[in-house]
Amino acid sequence: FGIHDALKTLGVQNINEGTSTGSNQFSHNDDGVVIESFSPVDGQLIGKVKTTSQADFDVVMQTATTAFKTWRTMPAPQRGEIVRQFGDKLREKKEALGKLVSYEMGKSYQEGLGEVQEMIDICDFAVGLSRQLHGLTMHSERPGHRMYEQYHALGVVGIISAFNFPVAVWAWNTALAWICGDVCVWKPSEKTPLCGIACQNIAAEVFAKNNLPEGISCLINGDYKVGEFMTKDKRIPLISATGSTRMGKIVAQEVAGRLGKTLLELGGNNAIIVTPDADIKMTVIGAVFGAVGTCGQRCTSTRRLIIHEDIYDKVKTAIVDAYKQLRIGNPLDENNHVGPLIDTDAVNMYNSALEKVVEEGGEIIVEGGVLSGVGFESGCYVKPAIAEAKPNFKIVQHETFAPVLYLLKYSGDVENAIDIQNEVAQGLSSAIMTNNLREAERFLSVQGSDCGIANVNIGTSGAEIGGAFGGEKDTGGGRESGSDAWKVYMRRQTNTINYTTELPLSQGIKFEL
Ligand code: UN1
Repeated sequence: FGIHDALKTLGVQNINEGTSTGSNQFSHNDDGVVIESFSPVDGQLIGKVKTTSQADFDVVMQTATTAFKTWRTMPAPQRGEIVRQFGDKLREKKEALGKLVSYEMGKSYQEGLGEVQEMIDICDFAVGLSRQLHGLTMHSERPGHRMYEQYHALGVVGIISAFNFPVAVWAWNTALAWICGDVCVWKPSEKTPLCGIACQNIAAEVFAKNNLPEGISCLINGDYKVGEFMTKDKRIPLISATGSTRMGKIVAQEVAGRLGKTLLELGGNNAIIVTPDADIKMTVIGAVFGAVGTCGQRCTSTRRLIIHEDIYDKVKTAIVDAYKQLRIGNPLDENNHVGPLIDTDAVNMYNSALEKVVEEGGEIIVEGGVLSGVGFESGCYVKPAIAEAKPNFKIVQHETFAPVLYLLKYSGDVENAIDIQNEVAQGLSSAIMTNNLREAERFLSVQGSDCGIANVNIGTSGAEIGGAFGGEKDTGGGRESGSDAWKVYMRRQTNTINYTTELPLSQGIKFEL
C-alpha cells in the first residue's frame, strides 16, 4: 500500500480544485495561482491545488450561510450521528490519510496515524457531547419567574490551520463546531494543501450521503491573502487560527476590529524541569520524543530542559547517549525516528538558531547539520541538535520550529526552575519530572507553571483530546478540543420567563403608571 494507492483512496488528483462547498468543487481564479505541493520526504511534486479567488470565496460564503440555516435546526444528537459517521469514515481511511500526512508533511508514519487517531477520538468525544450542550438554570429574584441559559449555534466558523498538524487541528474544530450546529470554512496551510483536499473529500462524502446541504464543510486554499477574506468578513463570527504568534496577532487585530471572536492557538516554548528526584529513564524518553518527534515541529515540542545542577551531568550524558540511537530518514520507513523538516526555509531557520546560540555564548554538545546524499535529496533532513545555553539568550527565548534542544541549569529550590520556565513570552505546555510531591504540587499551583498545559512525569507534547488544549500569553489564550472548549463555538442566551399576571422589576425598582 504505497503513497499512490493512498492518494487514490483519498481522491487526491494531480490537479485539484482548491475551493469546495462539499461535492461542489471549483476555482475561478483568473490570475491562475496554483499551489504546488512538494514532499519534504523525497522532494517530488505530489500534486497541485488551485487557489481561491474573492469571487470563489463569495460563493463559499453564500453556500455556507444558506447551509447554516438548515443545519442549525437539526437536533444536536442527530448532528452527532453525522459526526459519528464521519469518525467511521476516518477509521476506514486511517492508513491512507496517515500515509498522506507523513508524505506531504514529513512526520513519521506512526505519528501520521496518531494524528488521524486524534481526529477519530475527537469525533467520539463530539458524538457524546452532542447530547450534553448544557446550560445552567438559576433562581430568579422575582416571584413566579424562571431563569435559565441556553446555547445556540453561532454561524460560520473560519478555520486557519498550520502545516504541522495538517488534519487533526481541523477535526478538533469541525467535530465540535458541527455538533454545535455551526458550518465551517477551512483554509489549510499552503504547505499541506493536499491533506486539506483529502479531508474535505471525506467530509463531503458523509454530508452528501445524508442528503445534507452543500456548505456545511467548505474548503478554501491560498496564502495569507485568502485567510484575510475570512478575517475581514463580518459573516464569520468566529475565527479559529493555529500558527505563529506573528500571524495570530494580525488575525486577532483584524477580527477584533469588527468585534468578531477568535480562538488562537499559537507558538510555544515548552520546557521540562528535571529535579534531583526525577526518574532519569522516564526523563530521557519524554525529553527525546518531545524534542525530536515531528522533527521538533509541534507547538508542544520540548525546546528547553531545565535541569538541577546536582543531576545535570547525569541527565546530559543520558540524553546525549539517546540522541546517538536516533535514526533519521524517510518517515514512511518505520525504522526511522526522525523525518525531514517541512521545507528548506525551515532548514535555514534551524541553521540560523544553531549559529545564534553559539554567537550568544552557548555550546553545541550534539552537532547538528543538514544531511545530503542518497535518501536525503529533498534537502530537508537535519540532525537533531543539543546546545547548552543560558535561559536569557535571545535564541532560547524564541520558538524555533526545528529539533534544537537547549539544556539550562538551575540550582537551589524548584522555584528557581519555575521562574526560568515562566520567563518566556509563550505559555503553551510545560512539564516537571520529579517523584517529590512537594515539587510537583508547587509546579501545579498558582505560583507554578503559567502555561495552559502542565504535566507531571510526562513530556510536553502528546496531549490527549479530552482536555482543553491551548495556552496563555503569546500562545494566544484559546482553548480547543476537550473539556468545555465547545462553548466558544456557540452563543449563550440568558432567558427569564414570567408566569404571573404582575410585572415586578428586578432590583426592586418601583415604576408605577
Ligand atoms: C500542535 O502542535 O499544533 O499535544 C498540536 C500534542 C498534540 C497536538 C499538537 N496532541 O503534541
